[in-house]
Amino acid sequence: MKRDTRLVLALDVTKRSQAIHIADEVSEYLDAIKVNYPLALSCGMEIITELAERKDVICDFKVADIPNINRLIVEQVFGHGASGVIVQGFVGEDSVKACVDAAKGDVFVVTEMSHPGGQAYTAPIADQLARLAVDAGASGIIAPATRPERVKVLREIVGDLTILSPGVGAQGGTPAATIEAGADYCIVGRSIYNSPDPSGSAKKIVEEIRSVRGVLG
Ligand code: OMP
Repeated sequence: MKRDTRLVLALDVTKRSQAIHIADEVSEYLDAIKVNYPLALSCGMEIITELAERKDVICDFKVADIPNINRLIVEQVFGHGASGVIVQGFVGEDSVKACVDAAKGDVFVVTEMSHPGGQAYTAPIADQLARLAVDAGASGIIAPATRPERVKVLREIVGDLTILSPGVGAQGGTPAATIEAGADYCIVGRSIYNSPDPSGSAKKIVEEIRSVRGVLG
């Protein structure tokens, strides 16, 4: 995955034409596009292949099953041209390891989820999930931009693994605080695709990320 703008678009729309239009409109500001169930279920897995011709695609299926099923899912994801996949860690190290073994690219393990409910069950085990990601050989973790102080703690645990942080914009997180806390990339959805000016909104986010990264060196 490119390490240029540090912005990943969460393309959570359900119409193919809208998805392609937005992807093309904001393309110059993106390092990758994240595809979640709403888009894949409405347009079919072919949308991954189509978007992958434009940018690296991270398939966010939050894979959470026994090792054999995880393997089968991950094979489908990479078989359709994705460069990365997001998986759940709470199913255990063997299940995550099955994803890592089957992957033809990056595997990112969800730690503490960004929404308010994420504090009830994922937060108490997030540090363990981050350690599991390291032990299982994952490329990185997903950590909450809504709680930059937690991104900081999780960064300490995962060392130089990649951190992708969702929750910027619509969920209340800011690009600056997220990057300052140690995230490598911001994941942003609604603040871009629901914006009256998606390209302008993406540009603003990238400028904020760049200004912080410039200071951090
Ligand atoms: P917006 O809130 O619209 O920016 O979208 C956030 C995106 O990040 C969605 O695609 C979510 O599925 C995803 N996400 C979270 O919001 N919180 C998490 O804890 C984890 C994810 C994720 O794994 O990407």
